[in-house]
Amino acid sequence: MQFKTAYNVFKIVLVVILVEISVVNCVSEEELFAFGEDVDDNYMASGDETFAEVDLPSIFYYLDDEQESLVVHSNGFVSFAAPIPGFREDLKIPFYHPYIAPFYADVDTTVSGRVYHRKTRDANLLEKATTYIRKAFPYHQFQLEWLFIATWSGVGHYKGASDQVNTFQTVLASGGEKSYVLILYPTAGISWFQMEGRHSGEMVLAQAGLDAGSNNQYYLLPGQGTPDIRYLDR
Ligand SMILES: [Ca+2]
Repeated sequence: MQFKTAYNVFKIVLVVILVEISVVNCVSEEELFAFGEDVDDNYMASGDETFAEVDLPSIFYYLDDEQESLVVHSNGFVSFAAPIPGFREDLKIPFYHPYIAPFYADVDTTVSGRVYHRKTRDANLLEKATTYIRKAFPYHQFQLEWLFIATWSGVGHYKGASDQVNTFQTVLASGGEKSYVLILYPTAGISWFQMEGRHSGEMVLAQAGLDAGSNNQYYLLPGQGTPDIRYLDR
């Protein structure tokens, strides 16, 4: 079973619950969830192939599974199983691993950018997430309890490229047994969409999507794996 698309028009904020996908309005950089050192975000060391393992505040219901932890990868995705430490240019979504990939690519923050993450129960941020989700699913009843916010801010790509940088964000929002995923691309957040494969030497296009990791449940974002992925931010 594949995900159901609730709206055909693709814009900037993507909200996902179980098998429903909805796309709501554009966001400016200011409309992202606050991130960075000023809000006590954790951040990963600069580098090419880094990841951070995080225990979640409570169970996060992601499709068919109950998740207690996740792994944030510098390469533009969050997974719920063992880390995939190195970028694999041969890996095509879906790769049957439970993950959320706002922008799976060979990100490299050695020269430019930083990957932030944190858990929060901040009331203002819960309200902000609630507002986004209500735009997508006006009739849902839910009460958010915590968020996990991962932000790839101004990141370059392998090998140490920094002439163009990308910014995007993924938020897991938990309200007990109700779980949502928000994927946010600020306007002009996507500047690069391909990089030279470190093994093949051929250009490798970025990918984006969500995968349950089982039962053939996955959702591919429009344009992913093609040059049109550049339009995720429009
Ligand atoms: Ca990388």
